[in-house]
Amino acid sequence: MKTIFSPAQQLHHGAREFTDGQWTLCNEHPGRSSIILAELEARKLGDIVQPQDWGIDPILRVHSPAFVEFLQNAWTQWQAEGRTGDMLPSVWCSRGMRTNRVPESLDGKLGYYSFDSGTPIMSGTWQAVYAATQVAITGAHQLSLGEQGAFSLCRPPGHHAAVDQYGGYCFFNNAAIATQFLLDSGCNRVAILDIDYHHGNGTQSIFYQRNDVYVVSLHAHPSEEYPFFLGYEDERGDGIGEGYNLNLPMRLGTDWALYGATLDHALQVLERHGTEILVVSLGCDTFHDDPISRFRLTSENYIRLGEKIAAFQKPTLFVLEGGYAVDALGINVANVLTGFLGKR
Ligand code: SP5
Ligand code: ZN
Repeated sequence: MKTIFSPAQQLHHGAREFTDGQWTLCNEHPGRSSIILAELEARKLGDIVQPQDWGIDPILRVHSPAFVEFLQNAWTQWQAEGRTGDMLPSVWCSRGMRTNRVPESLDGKLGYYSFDSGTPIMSGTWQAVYAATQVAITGAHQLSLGEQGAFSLCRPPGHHAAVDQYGGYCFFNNAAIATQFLLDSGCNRVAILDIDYHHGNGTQSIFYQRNDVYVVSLHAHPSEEYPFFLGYEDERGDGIGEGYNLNLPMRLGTDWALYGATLDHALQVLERHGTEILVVSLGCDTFHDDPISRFRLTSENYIRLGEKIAAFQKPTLFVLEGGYAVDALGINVANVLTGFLGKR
């Protein structure tokens, strides 16, 4: 099974995010990919290859042209205004405001296209987020060639990014772009299984009114965890998409007993739906030692997790999302893939 990775993704390297009322070092940093690559190489889990360049069109199948253009030009404009630090918003459009009008000012645009203060843009962001989409698409292409599995080692991650909004360390929704690419390649009954600790609000919103992609998410309950404003169990899809979104939120402190059983349930639902191809938004921030999360999975649990997904017996694309306990991240991600490969 191939891992796809682009060194250009490492050009996104934010200094600080604003969290807990203070500036903290970015949790989402290049060291995450480095440690995963080192572990995959040490375990000989398959070739690590660079992505092909599929151009910008597959991105535009998911994201709006204005949003893509904003991300492409934001840093240059920021610099042209004489600003030097990383780019972060400080005001957002909110309830009762003009949410459908894009301001001319760069600060206005920042607030229009983003939803949190943890997701800085800097000089290498565009190259990195573009590369991450190509990594995701190349993984999808592997499946369309008939491979049973692939791992798109994406960063920055993607599942919080919506059609025209970024946040949660995410800019382009890599998993959604890969999924759309599969559909456009003639695949049917594609499902997304999101097992990042946080609800994938971007993925949900992209597919919410559609019945061609089933989205199932296991995550910390939004009433007590980021992203707070989406991810509740009564969100089941809208219009023709009704019944094509399933949220399985769990309380803080959740361990493998509940998590494993909930994953079994999710896979049963996907079986009933008739899923033929699976895209897994893989976050290892469900780990007990994750610095920003409150679930209790162990490194060993990730082997079992990979085995459960393998037992589902469908071509599977893993797309990396979160996971911030960097020392264990390589082991945890490699454990998922080891469990997956061992039981095929
Ligand atoms: C892809 C992904 O996993 N994005 C997660 C973004 C989470 N951003 C909010 C972080 C809030 C951290 N709160 C820390 C509490 C413990 N000090
Ligand atoms: Zn996460």
